Amino acid sequence: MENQERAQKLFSAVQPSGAITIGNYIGAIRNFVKLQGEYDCIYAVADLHAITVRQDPAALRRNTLELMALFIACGIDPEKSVLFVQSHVPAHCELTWVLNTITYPGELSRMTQFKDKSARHADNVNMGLMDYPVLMVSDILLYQAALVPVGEDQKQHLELTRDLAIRFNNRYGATFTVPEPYILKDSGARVMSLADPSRKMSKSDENPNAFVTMSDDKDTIIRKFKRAVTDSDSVVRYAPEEKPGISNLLTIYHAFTGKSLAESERDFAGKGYGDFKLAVGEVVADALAPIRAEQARLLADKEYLRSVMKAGSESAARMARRTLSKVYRKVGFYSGE
Ligand code: ATP
Ligand code: LTN
Repeated sequence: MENQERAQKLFSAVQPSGAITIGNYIGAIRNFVKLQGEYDCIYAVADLHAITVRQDPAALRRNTLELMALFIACGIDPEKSVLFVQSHVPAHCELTWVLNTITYPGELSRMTQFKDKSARHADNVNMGLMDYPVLMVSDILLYQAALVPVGEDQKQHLELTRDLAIRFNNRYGATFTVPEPYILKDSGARVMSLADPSRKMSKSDENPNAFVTMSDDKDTIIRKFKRAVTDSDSVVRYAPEEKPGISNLLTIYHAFTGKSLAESERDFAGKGYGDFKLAVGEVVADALAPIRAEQARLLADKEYLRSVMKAGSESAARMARRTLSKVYRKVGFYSGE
């Protein structure tokens, strides 16, 4: 117990905005599992974030349960880590309101993700999409997280988190832990689209051949890798600038086999792209098969999933409430107790 109290806190989340991709897995979820032994981990299904782009309500509900099951199937242990659904803990929205009052519109309008998503969803550029980073800041600061494992695309949001934590602490006195991002050093922090290796693999891509999801079956996975865009040369070599498609496939191969990039290149010396793509597909399909099976088993046991969500949101709410009360006191809200 004493040890547990001393361990640093770690927070991260994934949006249930579609089928989870191997990019989310390599860049984020896999690291969530690895870090469980070293930190007190808190992981959320970020449904409040997901509605910043239009979601079909039935699909959102299904994706939320599926993501919960996937977290557990990937190895997040609800006995060790706190696992919950963001909308079940009201403090996330409450802290967002307070932090909005110390955030400047310019800080949000220049965010790369806001610009990208506004361009992609030009018919639905809403205030939530713009405020998305402040909600993310609240997620992190509520738990006094010291470390936040994310993919490269979230780096800017982590910088805002640090800025707002420091700004609040300066204005009102020490309140928040200023967190550090945990971003992989290698290319796994940014897995690229199979259809266009200049763009990141994204679960909301309109082209389903651009990504491999954690629930794709073996045939689908192999077909998608076979179609992956590469260059016209035929040497399997890691050179992200020159050969972005092949380098991305090498990254994926490396992530699923644990072999270094150099070793992975050696595995395919003298072989053509056809053999290489097939091998990547097989390695990925074989690694995902047991995760898919475990996810399906968990999804058949809704009672268990519900009990995990309930216990998780109760623990999360308790921790979050402690920080929120402190914030309310610091900003001068009259105590209702
Ligand atoms: P969306 O397309 O709906 O915006 P997304 O696929 O970008 O979603 P998120 O839920 O926003 O996924 O991200 C979950 C986690 O996965 C984050 O830590 C993010 O940095 C990471 N991640 C997302 N895409 C990739 C990728 N292509 N490579 C590595 N990590 C990624
Ligand atoms: N915005 C994140 C998901 C997310 C998150 C967080 C990640 C929501 N809240 C807090 C880390 C910490 C994304 O990956 N797109």
